[in-house]
Amino acid sequence: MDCITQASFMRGFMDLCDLSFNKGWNERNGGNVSYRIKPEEIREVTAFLNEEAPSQTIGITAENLAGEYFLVTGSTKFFMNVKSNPFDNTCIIKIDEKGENYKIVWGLQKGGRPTSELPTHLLNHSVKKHCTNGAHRVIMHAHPANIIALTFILPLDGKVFTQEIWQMMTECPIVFPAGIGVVEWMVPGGPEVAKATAELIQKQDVVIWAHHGIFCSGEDFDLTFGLMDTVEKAAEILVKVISCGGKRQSIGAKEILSLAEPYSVPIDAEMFS
Ligand code: 2HA
Ligand code: ZN
Repeated sequence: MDCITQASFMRGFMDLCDLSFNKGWNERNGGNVSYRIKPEEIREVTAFLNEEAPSQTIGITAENLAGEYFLVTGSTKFFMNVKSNPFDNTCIIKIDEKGENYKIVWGLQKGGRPTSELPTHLLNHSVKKHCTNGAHRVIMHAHPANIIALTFILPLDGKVFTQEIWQMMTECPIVFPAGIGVVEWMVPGGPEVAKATAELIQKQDVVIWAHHGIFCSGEDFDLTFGLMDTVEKAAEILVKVISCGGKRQSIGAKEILSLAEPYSVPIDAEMFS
């Protein structure tokens, strides 16, 4: 391999950032992505890594992430520039053996730090790695307009958001059968939002941050992007429906729950309780 950007995980990450930017979800430096790199993928790129880099504290402890490598976007960097210049706008970090510190082993060639939301990403990777037996590897945060708009209209309650968004497109309860969590407005990048999100992400793959954006977890780049895209599209339909005077008819709870068996998905009936 002549260049690290030939690695397929790098290409997948760059494409994801580009797609998200082109959706209009990442104005300026808005949003961040992290990917827990597979051991076989890191072996492919070891020649490009500087394992002697200085260590820095994460701010949270994630013991089950000890020794893991993550590809992440850089703090203050623009998604718009990731695909054309991943060298200056992304980095690979390695977590130490205690799960408390990290070092930048590649990237951010003009300097900088990993995403300002690093504690939230890593705490949530830790939870998701545990609850999915290692299946989830991607965490994506962005600022899609319709989702944010709904946080000014609907009560900030996960059950209400789930019910309203599930009704907008039949695919929704199939794509996110555990529903949506909602976190009230909090200071971005802080430990509070990290912990509140981690609480919800144990059960759900989608957490909305009131008046800020959305946080999604998934197995790979396509599934995580597809999840965010599905939620944002349903939110757009809901904004249009509300703007047109509101629903005249809809899909009921019984109908939504009837999708569980034919599609073999565990749709959470608690969302209607
Ligand atoms: O600017 O989106 O939440 C990056 C962010 C912080
Ligand atoms: Zn944000």
